[in-house]
Amino acid sequence: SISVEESSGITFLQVDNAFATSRISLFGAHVLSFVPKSDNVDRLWLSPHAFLNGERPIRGGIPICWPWFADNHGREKGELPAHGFLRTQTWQIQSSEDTEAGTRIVLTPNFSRGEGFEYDCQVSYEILVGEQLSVTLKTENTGIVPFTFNAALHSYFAVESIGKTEITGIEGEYKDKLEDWAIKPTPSPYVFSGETDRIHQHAAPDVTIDVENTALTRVTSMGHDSIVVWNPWQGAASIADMDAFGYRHMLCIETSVTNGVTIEPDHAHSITQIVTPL
Ligand code: TA6
Repeated sequence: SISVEESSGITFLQVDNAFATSRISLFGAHVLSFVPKSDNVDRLWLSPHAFLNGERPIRGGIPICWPWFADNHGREKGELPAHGFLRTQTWQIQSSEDTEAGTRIVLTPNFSRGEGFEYDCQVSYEILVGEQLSVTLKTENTGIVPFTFNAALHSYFAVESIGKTEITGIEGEYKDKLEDWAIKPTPSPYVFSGETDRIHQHAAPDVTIDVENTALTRVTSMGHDSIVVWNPWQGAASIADMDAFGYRHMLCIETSVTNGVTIEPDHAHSITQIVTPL
């Protein structure tokens, strides 16, 4: 079932079915939690200081980045909103239904063109809350010229302790944002001991998050060209909606398009992230 709540001018959907519960904010089409009934452990992390009143993008859950990633849109840093303009607008419910596989909700944004992206297109976001959480962001070219975009499902996963967390499934090289995009080999074992901000060019289909040697969550990605891994570490102290030690309990694993996907008129491209409790 889905119940609708209003708080501080924002509409929230509370999903509760045989498999899981999940809370979704229509501001940003933002999935805030995914709690499987099998173990009652929320797989997503939401900052206790997150703005849930529409004043800022929400820190935690699954932010949607589109039609560009970070400031990376050929413009000066700060000139356009970081990560695009979908995560800061109110979305509409297109459809919602309870199915055998879980609760399926389709959301659409009020607008999908804006400064920095003047193309005719239609965006939709499908959320399935079942045994797994599955989210798909679809971009359709409804115009007469091709366009190119980037995107990310910028998920914040909950981990008990980042120092005891390891991820598997990513190979090859990554671009290190912290060192002017230097190309480096992916560490093995992939563990965390400081600030991490990486674009892995290897489009890993499955990334597993292990906490204290126990597999906790599998992150499956489709339609992407890279995986972004981010933890701000001590940098969290300068992030207004995160507390200084918040970094200990989160890890972003992002299903991303960072090299640009071009869509021809009447064609579409989707990126999907599936969160599987292990
Ligand atoms: O995905 C990594 C990243 O682009 C980082 O560089 C970091 O800035 C993070 O996202 C958070 O961005 P935000 O605009 O939500 O503060």
